[in-house]
Amino acid sequence: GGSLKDRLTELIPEKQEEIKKFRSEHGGDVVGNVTINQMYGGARGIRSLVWESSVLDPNDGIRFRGYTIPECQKLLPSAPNGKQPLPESLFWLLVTGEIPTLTQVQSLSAEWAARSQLPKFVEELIDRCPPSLHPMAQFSLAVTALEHDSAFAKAYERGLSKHDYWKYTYEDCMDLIAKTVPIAGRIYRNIYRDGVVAPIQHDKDHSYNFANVLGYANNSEFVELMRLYLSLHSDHEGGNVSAHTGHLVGSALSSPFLSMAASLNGLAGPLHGLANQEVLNFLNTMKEEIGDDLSDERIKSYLWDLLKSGRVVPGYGHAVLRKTDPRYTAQREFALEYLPKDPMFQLVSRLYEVVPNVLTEHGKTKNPFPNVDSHSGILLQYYGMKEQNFYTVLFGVSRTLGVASQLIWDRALGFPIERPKSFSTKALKELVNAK
Ligand code: FCX
Repeated sequence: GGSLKDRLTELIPEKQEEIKKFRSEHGGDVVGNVTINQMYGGARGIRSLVWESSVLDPNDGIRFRGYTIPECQKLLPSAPNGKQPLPESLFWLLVTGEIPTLTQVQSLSAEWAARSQLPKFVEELIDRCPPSLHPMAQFSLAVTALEHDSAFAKAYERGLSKHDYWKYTYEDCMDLIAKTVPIAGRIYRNIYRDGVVAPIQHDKDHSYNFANVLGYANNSEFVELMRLYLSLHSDHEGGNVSAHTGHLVGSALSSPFLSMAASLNGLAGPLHGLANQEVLNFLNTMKEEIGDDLSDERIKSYLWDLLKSGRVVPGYGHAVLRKTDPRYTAQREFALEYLPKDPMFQLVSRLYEVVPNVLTEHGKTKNPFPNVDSHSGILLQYYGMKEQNFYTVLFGVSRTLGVASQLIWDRALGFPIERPKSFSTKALKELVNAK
């Protein structure tokens, strides 16, 4: 029993002890070395981060606290009439490493609903954004503004013992997660609808409320899609841009609000989260150009034109993964169950047959297979959410779960400010020549 915070209070000293022992026995062990190419190559493969909530295997994909996506779908509590894991249950797992009971999950649903009220000035801030300001910029702006009520920042200003950092971080993280829902809803309803946002329902789960503020809760399939979506996009170990940024900014003891806003700004890049928006643009442009002729030949030549013009095929490739992203597969299975005949799904499936060969022949990308972003948009389209510029906001609402769970542990484990060493090319040459 007990709340998530109660459970954490028990787990933290155990974990602190475990790491203390591990470091005293293995603190000096070498786990890798660093080449010049890695330094110029975006730090790819450099083993330099600790991230507790998930680990990414190049072939098997993400494991949340050791559990694969199908295992999570099987083991984590779902809604009474649903099949997908409740993101609340995934969050509990990310934070504690334990599969929660339905009661524990329901306590999180209730707690997030209870914390969801936005300060008036944050609502007004969102309302004053021109509809032409990208939804991700509006999202990040609103999350930054939540700093106004940061428990961590206020306690730090009063004078806060290191031992208590995590407690205030926890409070801020719970507020943050809760408030992403009405923020996202408000942005969507302002830009694309009538500006009216449905109130949070205190007896409903996070995903229902998310679907509801967006205006889609009357469709129970869409609510289930949100449960899957918010679970799948939550966490992808620590080195990707959004996760690492949140962790890095948090290491300066910036509050979870400032850390998450920074994380969202990284997620908004087209090589990262924004790729799901790019995929829809790509699919639509392709359909316009080649019409109904979805023959292999037509698709191939379209892809080659794109590649020759120096652009990437959005939704394909990955810095770590070397096989089809299981997050893609989970969404494909959802589509096979609920929208097998949808033309956009069929197009995405056709591309899955053609793109890997073309990218392999092109010979540059280390991974010719689809990632999560290649599939998410067409599911949303099917249920009527056709505004692709909004899609990365959904990703951000989900990614908040992963970044928040690690931020709590960062403070509980007393991780220091991050500060890797950099060199100029001149200094590097001197270093190499001195060998
Ligand atoms: N289409 C065309 N070329 C691609 C490619 C793609 N989908 N993926 C990689 N390449 C190219 C790279 O641009 C690079 O070219 P260069 O040598 O001229 O610079 C070369 O192949 C080697 O890149 P690689 O090592 O395979 O990939 P990186 O680790 O550098 O980059 C990303 C990984 C994901 C950024 C890259 O595959 C990409 O740009 N994909 C398309 C955008 C995308 O889908 N991003 C979302 C990823 C993820 F799921 C997420 O964060 O949400």
